[in-house]
Amino acid sequence: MRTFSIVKPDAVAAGNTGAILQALEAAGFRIVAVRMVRMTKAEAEGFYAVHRERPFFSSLTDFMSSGPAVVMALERDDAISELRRLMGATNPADAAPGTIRARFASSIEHNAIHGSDAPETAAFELGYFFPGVELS
Ligand code: FUP
Repeated sequence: MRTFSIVKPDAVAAGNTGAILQALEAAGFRIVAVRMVRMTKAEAEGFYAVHRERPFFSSLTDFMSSGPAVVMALERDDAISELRRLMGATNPADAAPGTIRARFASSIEHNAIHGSDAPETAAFELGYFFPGVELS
């Protein structure tokens, strides 16, 4: 089963891309597709369209288009829930020790990594950045 992930601009800028990919592979994820992207504001708005009414939408999409990010298709058993567990809570202050966000995130917005939260969002997000790649 596959899911979609992003090493966010804060983690790329801090030089943590390699350590995060290492943590993913060490947890049994296979990197099926990977690409560095510099999102435009409009691409970030399209990606996070489900959050468009939220108060943090403008700031979040500014951040996501502020620098290069690494988009990935990842595969393993229970990929969606296992990636969410490895990422840790959205707010790094609440993230369990050893999780990627506990290790690399600096705030609820600059939180190092994205992972799809459900099969429907994984399908949308994989297709958004990897049109033509198998979804499962
Ligand atoms: P998650 O699925 O853990 O990435 O979290 P959400 O879907 O709730 O939020 C999506 C992104 O919005 C988060 F990664 C960071 C950002 N966010 C904020 O900037 N402020 C908030 O209060 C909540 C989320």
